[in-house]
Amino acid sequence: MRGGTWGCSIALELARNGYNNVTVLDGEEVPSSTAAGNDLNKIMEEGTQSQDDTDAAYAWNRLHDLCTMAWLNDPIYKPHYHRTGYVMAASSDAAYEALLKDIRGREDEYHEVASAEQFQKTMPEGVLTGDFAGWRGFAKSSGAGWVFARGAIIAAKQEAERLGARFISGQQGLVTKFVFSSETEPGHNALRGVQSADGTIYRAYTTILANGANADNLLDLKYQLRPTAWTLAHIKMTPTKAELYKDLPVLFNIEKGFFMEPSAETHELKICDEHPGYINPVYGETSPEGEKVIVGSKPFARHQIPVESEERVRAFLKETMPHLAARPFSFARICWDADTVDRMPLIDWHGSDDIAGGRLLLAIGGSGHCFKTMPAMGQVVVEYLEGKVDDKTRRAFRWRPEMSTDRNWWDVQNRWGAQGEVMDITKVKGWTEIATN
Ligand code: FSA
Repeated sequence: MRGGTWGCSIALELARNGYNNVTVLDGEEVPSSTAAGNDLNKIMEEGTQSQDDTDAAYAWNRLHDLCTMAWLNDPIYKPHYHRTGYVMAASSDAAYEALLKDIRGREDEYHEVASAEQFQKTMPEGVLTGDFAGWRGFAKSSGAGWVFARGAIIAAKQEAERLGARFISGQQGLVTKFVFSSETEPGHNALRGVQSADGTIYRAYTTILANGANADNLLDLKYQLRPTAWTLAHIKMTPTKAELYKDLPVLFNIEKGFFMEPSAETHELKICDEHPGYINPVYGETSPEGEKVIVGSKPFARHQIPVESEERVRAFLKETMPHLAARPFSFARICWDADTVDRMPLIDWHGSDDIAGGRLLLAIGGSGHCFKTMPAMGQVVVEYLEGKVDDKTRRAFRWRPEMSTDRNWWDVQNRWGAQGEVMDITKVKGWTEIATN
């Protein structure tokens, strides 16, 4: 597995549970510059378990409950959770309906926010100076906030390492292929481990694939993952200015974007424009009707964002913090997630014939809302390894290629913003030119 969000959590829980031969392989040192979780912050909203829902609701709520417990209590994760509250908003009627649906059954946790003044009052005076025209939403001052994402990844890695896990990076850690027994034992085709870019072969009793949006490079996933890019930008503030912005709740308009308080260390304010995502289409054979058929989406690294995205970030700032709307960006990047069709994780033993007998466990498919599940992922993977996973979870997270036959690569998957469409990243107007050092 790679040393990203889930990989580090898995390494930590394995090490905590007495597994003494854990190796994490990644082309880069943790935290990798391309890991989606290598970020200043990610949204966290607490969740609880439910007993009698559908498989998917049960499995998701359980994951959410497990991670909530860890963010609140686990000494490795707890310091990184900032329980500063959450303000969610929408501008159109349709998106507002979606918000209402989202909080159904939990209405008493929130209060309504319906005017510019009410939005402004969710933060100290001088932060939200915008006019919030047409905004409506809900806020809560507890039970949610944000996590210092990069800090949590580093903390999990360091603790896993202290407990004996090995992390290997560079060419030695860059996995290029799976190794099958057929290479040395003709007629027998079990998975033996992996090979890295410098030729090193790592033999393993169990191999875990936790490499996010890049999983497709190593395995035919039958269209179950759609690598999709989102966009983020930073504005660097002075330490004095950043003081006013401390302990802010997260503000998320599901059609426009979100931000969290500036980093305490570097005083950078991260802003994301919300949209249904960008794909980088991979085409297969042209159909008989002459139509180019999409067969996938290929992630690539870029520490810039499309200029349309910059425009959306600035439009979002104009509505919320117009005093910052013209500030230069100090950093920007695209960040790849991998959506399954139902946005549930894909955690399962890989049982296809070509690797029969090998033990390959998949832990992929974060679907853009799984950073918060980080601490739970390692716990759940241990359950899979020990045959203790409950049936509902097993069914909800199973290998499910039947869901992605004839996949609609342009499905917005309940997301809002921009033109309301998934966009083609090869067709953007241009890219920002932020100096990187
Ligand atoms: O639900 C959440 O935890 C917020 S995820 C943040 C985000 O940028 C989404 O807003 C976006 O739609 C995509 O899923 C990537 O993640």
